[in-house]
Amino acid sequence: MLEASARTLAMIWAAKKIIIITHTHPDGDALSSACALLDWLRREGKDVQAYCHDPVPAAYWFLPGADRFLSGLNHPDWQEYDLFIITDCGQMKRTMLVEILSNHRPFQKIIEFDHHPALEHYADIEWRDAQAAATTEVIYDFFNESNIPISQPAATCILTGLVTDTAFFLYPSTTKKTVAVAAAMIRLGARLAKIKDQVWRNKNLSVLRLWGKAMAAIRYNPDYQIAYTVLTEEEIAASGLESEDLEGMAGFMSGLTDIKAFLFLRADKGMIRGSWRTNSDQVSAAQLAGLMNGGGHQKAAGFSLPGRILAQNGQYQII
Ligand SMILES: [Mn+2]
Repeated sequence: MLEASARTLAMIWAAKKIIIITHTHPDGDALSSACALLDWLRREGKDVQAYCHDPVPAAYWFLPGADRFLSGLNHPDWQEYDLFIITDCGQMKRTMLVEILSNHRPFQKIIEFDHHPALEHYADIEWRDAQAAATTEVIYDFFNESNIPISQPAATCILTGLVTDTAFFLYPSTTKKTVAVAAAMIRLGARLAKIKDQVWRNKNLSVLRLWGKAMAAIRYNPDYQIAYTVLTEEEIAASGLESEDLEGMAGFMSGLTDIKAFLFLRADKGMIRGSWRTNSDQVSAAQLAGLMNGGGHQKAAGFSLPGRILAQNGQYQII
């Protein structure tokens, strides 16, 4: 990877104006991976900005640089940038910038940092490790191989990505390396308890009641040993919550014993979103999601399709 590191650094040093882009409906790893790079590039005096189609959720405002994100409502002039750095996206469409990225000018370069399996190749340089528990683990590798010192705020970002993508080291994606990188970040001043307070203990009563509703509706299919639950658009709207408040719910429910996989379906603005989770080595969440044109990891994957969910007398209908 030494060569990749030298090429990446050369591309970054040559860039005059950089924008770091992460995925729509951003999670902790998406934002942390962008913020870790933002912190480093700002220290280096680069002209750098961050972008996400959706605004940064309140739970992540503590991340250094979270206040510097442009969003879909306030989007930049894309022609001004000569380097796009994409983090945690899996597929280009998750940036919501397919038009801009696929029609980029020859002087505009793309670097990608990701831990999703490769589905497409559009970047000039890809830092991809599908075994990594989080994109911030890949960014740690890049910093490490490039001899870039990791600041205390960057260490906080890297640790936040690791703990949010593994539910504090509980998910099977956690490896020896994940824990070793986390320990190194704590040595550099990242505070695990503080991160936990920000990202975990942030569920208000409405969130827990909506989770309760989803849990009460869990069904079990004994033929496939699959459990699933559904939230309709009306149920989500009645709670006054947004789809970001449902983050973590599928992972939590996959802790159910004696199941091979868990499917969480919910309706959101004319789309049906599904999250597959599995703790079984015989089941691939990525393959299950792939049946619906989605994708992701072995243990956690998702899809979204146009449609609505109707509920009547405890029965669900998808249209
Ligand atoms: Mn991730």
